[in-house]
Amino acid sequence: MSMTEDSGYSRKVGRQYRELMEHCKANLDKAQAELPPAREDFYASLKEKGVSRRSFIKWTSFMTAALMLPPVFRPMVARAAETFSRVPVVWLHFAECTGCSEAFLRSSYPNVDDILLDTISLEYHETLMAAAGHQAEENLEKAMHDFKGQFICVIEGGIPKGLNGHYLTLGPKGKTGVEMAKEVTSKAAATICIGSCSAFGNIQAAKPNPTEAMGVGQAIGIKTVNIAGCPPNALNFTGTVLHYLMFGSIPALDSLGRPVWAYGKRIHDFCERRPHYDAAEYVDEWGDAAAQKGWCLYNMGCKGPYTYANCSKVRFNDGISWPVMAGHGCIGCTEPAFWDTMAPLEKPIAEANVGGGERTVDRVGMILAGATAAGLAVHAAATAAKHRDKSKKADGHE
Ligand code: FSX
Ligand code: SF4
Ligand code: F3S
Repeated sequence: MSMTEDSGYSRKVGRQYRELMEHCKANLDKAQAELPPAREDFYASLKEKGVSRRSFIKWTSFMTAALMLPPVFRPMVARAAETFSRVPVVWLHFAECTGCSEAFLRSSYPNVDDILLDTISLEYHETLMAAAGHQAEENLEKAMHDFKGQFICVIEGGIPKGLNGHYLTLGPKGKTGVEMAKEVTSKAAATICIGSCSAFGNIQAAKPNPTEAMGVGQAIGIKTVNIAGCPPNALNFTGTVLHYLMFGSIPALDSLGRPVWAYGKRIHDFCERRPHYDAAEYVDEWGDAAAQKGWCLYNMGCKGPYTYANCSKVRFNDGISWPVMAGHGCIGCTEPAFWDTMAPLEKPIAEANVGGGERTVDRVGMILAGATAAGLAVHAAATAAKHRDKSKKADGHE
């Protein structure tokens, strides 16, 4: 590229970012003018929970980068965070374990994401609200009426469609999950599915799926934003709502409804154990010398090569750790039907599903993740012989 072309390109990118910034400011102004007032002051909540101004600024930089925005957007992320608790939310529970709510709302030392979730304006949340029975039903109807077209519907859990939906009934009127989901989502500004259950059906939908459970989008034929994971990372939810406040729309989604900013890359490509994978240095037994050295967990069933999520980039609990760092392979929890397609979870897919034999790895890989996995499988096959020697050495025997 010549220097003239180069500066033309920079000018174009600069103009696009300026336009995006204007759009962002206008959206935040609109949100701040129109949303209901905050019930508590965000900065007071940060202070009360022991989060310093400095930690908050650090968090805004981290979140801006995670959302794939340039640093100049950091003050906009801060403004969106201030506004977060003003978005009315109706939070529904269907077929699931409630681990998502547990993971989101029970942190022992809260970071900014946890505080955002703590201060969220929950108009209705079946697990947390004090109301029950008819009173709960009235609360839901009031929220849908008062905030029609303005609230975000958050859903945890899949929807069983068997028996005409009657494997799951809720509330004093015995509404089915299908009826409830249709009623509430039709009045919401957007529907966010939290966790792989509401996104794809997950464990309820694992074979033989007797209740015919499935994700909300599939069950009632709507488009949902799918924050996949079992449970998902709180940051992927807060980031998606911040994006919504900043740009007035949901972020770009992949073909499975997952926000691209959070689920656009493979676990395997940002894993700190990846150099060991490339060097064919594998753990072959839990606790062996290779495990103690932090080598690759592919042979222990790690599904990072087939899984799209940002766990290896942003980690969990304020960046402290993530499954592979803790010593277990990724089980592919952000992918649809992972209980079936990735099982058994502690064996490589080739061995688990087709009884070993590296020749078959690329066929299985292609079914799971397309051509990228096929390329990876070829790599795995090529290094398979090498790793056996190396892992023996790591174990201290020949
Ligand atoms: Fe599912 Fe969430 Fe896994 Fe559990 O609500 S994603 S089973 S952690 O709880 O939906
Ligand atoms: Fe990391 Fe798993 Fe990939 Fe190994 S196979 S590099 S442990 S993601
Ligand atoms: Fe799930 Fe794998 Fe991340 S198991 S939490 S997608 S590392």
